[in-house]
Amino acid sequence: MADDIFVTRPYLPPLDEFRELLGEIWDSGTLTNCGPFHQKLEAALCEYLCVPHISLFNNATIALVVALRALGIKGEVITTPYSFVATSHAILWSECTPVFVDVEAQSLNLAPAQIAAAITPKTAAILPVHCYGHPADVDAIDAIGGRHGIPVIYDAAHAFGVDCHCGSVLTHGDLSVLSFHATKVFNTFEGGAIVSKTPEMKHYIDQLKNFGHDGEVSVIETGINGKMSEINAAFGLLQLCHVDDAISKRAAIDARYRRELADIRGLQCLGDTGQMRQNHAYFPIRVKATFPLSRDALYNFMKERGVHPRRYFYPLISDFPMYRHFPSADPTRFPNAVSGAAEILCLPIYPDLDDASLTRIIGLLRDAAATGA
Ligand code: T4K
Repeated sequence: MADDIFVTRPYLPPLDEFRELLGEIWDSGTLTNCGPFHQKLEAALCEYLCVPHISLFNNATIALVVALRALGIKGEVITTPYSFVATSHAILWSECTPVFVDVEAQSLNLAPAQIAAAITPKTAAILPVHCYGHPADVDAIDAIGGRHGIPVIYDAAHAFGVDCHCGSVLTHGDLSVLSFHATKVFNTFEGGAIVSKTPEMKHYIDQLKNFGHDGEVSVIETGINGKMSEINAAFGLLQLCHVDDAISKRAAIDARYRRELADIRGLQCLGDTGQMRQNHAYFPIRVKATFPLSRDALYNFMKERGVHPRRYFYPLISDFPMYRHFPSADPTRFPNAVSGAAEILCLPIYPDLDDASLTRIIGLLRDAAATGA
């Protein structure tokens, strides 16, 4: 329906501005293979995100697979069951074994104590997620990795432009992986990136994403095609000019939700409002037992009335058929993830969500709350 409201809508810059960049691509005839727009976007993102090195990718899933390959990960990878399935799929594509451990009750990010308890001689890496763009406990997780000599790769798909207590959250761990998918705060239609710390690692990652080529006639690795095209990179450069404005519009929506949902019994807004620099990628609420409808009943109530929130992340990754047989997929091992999957609803949030739509969404939540009054 025309007036349905979905969980997100991609931010799009003025079309005329993009036409100009398309003209440049048409003139140059360079469509891909790390051309001028690709190089400009890497440089611009390093500056914007305050990170030393960035390698652009065609999406974050391939970037995760390449990140695991770049660090030579083989064996068990400790990760979260509470994420989008791509996080664990990257582990399986790398022929490694996911070891699911519980998340923290509030943040729904991997719990450092659970990570520490799961480490064995077979542990090859730790793969946490900054869920909803809320930083994981990076100091504690990096310290565990450092103490055991185990690499940490952050799935930072949601964490574009997010700071933690010491600056960009993307500088933590050995590598961080971003997604620039259409549904993300910063999008290039499809796209992603790996943030690395040294020029040598960036060079290696760049070889891996380009079939393993090391010059015209030399191939040094079983690389893959993970390159971002010039069209996506040009679009990204344009997006970067508008992303601060897009994030401020998200911040205003976040603030209004928090203000107007505060007095609804049984609904709890997630996220730390005191966090340094946020991107407001998602607006997750917890539907508690004191709310008159269950999370699923509220989800259906809203959908039937044309508003489409999402149950990110239900089901848990560990509940999908290709994961269920792993010993660590036993749900009794992660009660916090199980309750998150049962209670969290992500409300619509995107820069062009207008006041009237927001009034309608909040009104529906109030109507649902009143059903039990
Ligand atoms: N790690 C994590 C933690 C992730 O969350 C993701 C992706 C990845 C890794 C992998 O990143 P990529 O390989 O994709 O770069 C969406 C996205 O497809 C997915 O990228 C994202 N996470 C996940 C959380 O959400 P769906 O199945 O919810 O997408 P879909 O098509 O239902 O879209 C949601 C809503 O967005 C739609 O109701 C309407 C709107 N929409 C969507 C698209 C694609 C638009 O308005 N326009 C669009 O073009 O997975």
